[in-house]
Amino acid sequence: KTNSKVEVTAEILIDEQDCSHEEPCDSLKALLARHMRYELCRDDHDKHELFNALAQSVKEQMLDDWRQTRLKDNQYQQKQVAYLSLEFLMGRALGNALLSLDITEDAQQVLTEYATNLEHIEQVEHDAGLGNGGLGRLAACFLDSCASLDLPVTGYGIRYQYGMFVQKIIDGYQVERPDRWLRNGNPWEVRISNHIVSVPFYGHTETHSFKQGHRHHVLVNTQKVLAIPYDMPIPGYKNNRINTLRLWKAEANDDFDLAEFNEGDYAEAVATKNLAEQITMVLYPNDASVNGKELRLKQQYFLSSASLQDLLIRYVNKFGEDFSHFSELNVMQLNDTHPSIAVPELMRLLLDQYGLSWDAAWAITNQSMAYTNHTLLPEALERWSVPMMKNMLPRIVEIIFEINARYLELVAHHWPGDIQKLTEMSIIEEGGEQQVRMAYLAIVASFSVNGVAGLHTQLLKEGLFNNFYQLWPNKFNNKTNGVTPRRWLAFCNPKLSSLICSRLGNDWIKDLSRLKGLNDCISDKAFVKEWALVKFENKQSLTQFVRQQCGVEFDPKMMFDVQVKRIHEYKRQLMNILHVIHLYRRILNGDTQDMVPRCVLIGGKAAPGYAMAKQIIKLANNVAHMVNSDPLVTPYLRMAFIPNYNVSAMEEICPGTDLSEQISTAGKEASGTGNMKFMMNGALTIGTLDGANIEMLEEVGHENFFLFGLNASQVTQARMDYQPQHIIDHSPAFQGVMNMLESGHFNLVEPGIFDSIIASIIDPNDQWMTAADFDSYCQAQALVAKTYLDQDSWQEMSIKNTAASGRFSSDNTIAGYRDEIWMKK
Ligand code: B1H
Repeated sequence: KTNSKVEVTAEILIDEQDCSHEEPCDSLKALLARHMRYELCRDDHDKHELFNALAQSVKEQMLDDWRQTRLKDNQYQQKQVAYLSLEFLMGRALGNALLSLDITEDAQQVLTEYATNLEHIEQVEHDAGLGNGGLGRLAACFLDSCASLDLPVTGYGIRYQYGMFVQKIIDGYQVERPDRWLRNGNPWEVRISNHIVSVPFYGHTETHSFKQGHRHHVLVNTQKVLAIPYDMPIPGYKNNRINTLRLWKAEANDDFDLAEFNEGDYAEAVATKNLAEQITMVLYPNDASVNGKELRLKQQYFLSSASLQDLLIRYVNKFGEDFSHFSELNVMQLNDTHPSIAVPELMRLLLDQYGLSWDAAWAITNQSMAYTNHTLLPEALERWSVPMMKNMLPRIVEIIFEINARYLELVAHHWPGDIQKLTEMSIIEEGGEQQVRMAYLAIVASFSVNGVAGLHTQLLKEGLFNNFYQLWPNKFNNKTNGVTPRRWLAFCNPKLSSLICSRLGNDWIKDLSRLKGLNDCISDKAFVKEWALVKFENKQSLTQFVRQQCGVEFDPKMMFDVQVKRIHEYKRQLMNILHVIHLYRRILNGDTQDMVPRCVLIGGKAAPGYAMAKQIIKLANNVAHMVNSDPLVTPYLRMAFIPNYNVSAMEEICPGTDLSEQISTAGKEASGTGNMKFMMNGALTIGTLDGANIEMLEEVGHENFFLFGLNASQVTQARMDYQPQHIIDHSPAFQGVMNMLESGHFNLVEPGIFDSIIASIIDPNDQWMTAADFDSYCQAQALVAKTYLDQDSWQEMSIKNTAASGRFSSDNTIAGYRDEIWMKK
């Protein structure tokens, strides 16, 4: 404890020096020249070195504002927000930083002197893939919006040495390769050696009686792991605010295995340092499902403890150990339950380290924690085994049990005599090995619980968390997700952006609701023509990208029908593939009347342990192969599976998409965010009444959206008597598709490999109800084709979609978090 205080004092000496009056730093050109000249100390350089030097130079251009932001925020004139997340799916930083700092043209100019161009150098940057999918990318969009809205928000996460795995496709199968994103160094990060904290694992609790009668607990014999902060700058859009993403790296404490060390096993003792460093080695690649590994809990505790210690040290620096203002000045937003171990950890720090009473500590915890739920899927609800936790985090388990005991008194009071309620609502699940229900812990300890789209929040209140909703109706609120219009329109689609700017100016980049103004341009024939041309050119670029990435030749004159997202049964990539088979059959049968030539693109990663998802990838590849190798088919239909779908790939894909597939089983996709990126970029959506699709439909109107399938309550209803085989038997089209699949047409040399997929479709217990929606989906697809034939109305609908996408700016979402959660009085 004293140690960290000393370290922080040192930082204050530096930090209190306000350098704003000093000479501004050098120009980008001068900075870059200096890096190239003195750092490489050679004359030959490759594009990697040039990228690194440029990125360092851009970072240096942010340092003064970064310091000013920190100085200002350390004054605590506003409440400070900590966004705690196991994932930040940042993607590349260069283009975004240049846009935010408004120096893109500078950079382009400077690079001409090195005989290259910005586009080329941008490609060199490795994605920061520190996330799985929507949840991690949401955190990244939120950071951008917080900085752009001038909010004092710090992201806290883990500096995984290996991010989301690189996906290769070999013989149609997914193969995972390590993502060594740090191999060439990370020019954006700054290691902050004077903010190191120490996180205790294992050991046991000793209880001492205290003077005033209350007990004092100390953890002894722990194994301490150092948490080293690496800070990344998060520039606001043209507003001089530079926020911080603080990522923790685990390193061994020097006295890590002293015993061995003293016995002369120097080398062995040093080697055990590996164990500590393993904690931040790799991101767990599961999306919307948990895997329950002990190392994952270590990551969660490591992040939570390090971040809270950091917050507390900063607070104590300013206010001393008077915590009466803490919850007025700090709020922690928990990105799902992954960092929810922060609840008992904050209690532990306040009780054991700072000597607060239980009631005082609980009041602070309860007034400063807010929890966002991202899924209703039962397989994603975190539970940790009590015996395992007791061993790793003994004091934390004591605190959880105490929280539970006190909270269950409240439950008993609210439902007198109802024993069932106590079992149902207990944070501890009994029956078999005891488990901690992390979502319940988060709800009990938070003053706010939010879902991520209207339907999702409603289902939380009515279903999963209904008991809690009855107990604390006011805790629950909705914050529909959004995406940042900087990266997802201004940066990734420069052609559409400049067309929009030519009519609306550029205020829309900060206030996306202004895109509504595009509706007035629809009557302008020239504008509509330009709109269509931009889409065509973006399709040309995407065609190139698909050629490079998968060797499949798309044709920009055909319709581009795209589904990119994690592979999961509930997202129903399978239904999309079945539709491709349906079209393929029609073509083989000569039934091509009214058919619109289309290119179907599917991409996404499967969790390495998710066998069915991996089979779906194989099926997509095999169907693509059959489709693309028949010259009678390719004039009407082509298909590609794009390997290693990630943030950078989406930047190429969404500007060139005509049709966006958002076809999850209703009630299963909490929100979706890819849906919003496509809409912003003028794609039309074919989708179910699920997640944020519902709100997109509301904004754009039925006539501009291809809706199909059962809604959430119909899904629940239909499940009671679901007979997929019966549905298939009554649909000739569906039957044809199933027969072709069963005949082995797509796996001639690999008999039987798709049996489990076929079985899942005809299984009356199929959770995802593919058969129930298939015919309705095909009808909607037929309407899509018919609409596409009339290009004038298609383009008009495209403009209307972009125009209606303003609500889905993450600026809007963050304004909601700010007003209704963080700064709520
Ligand atoms: C979402 C996850 C998720 N929901 C567990 N839940 C994970 C759960 O590593 N894990 O253990 C990782 C991720 N991710 C997604 O969140 C939803 O499926 C989307 O519908 C939603 O748009 C997104 C952002 O809210």
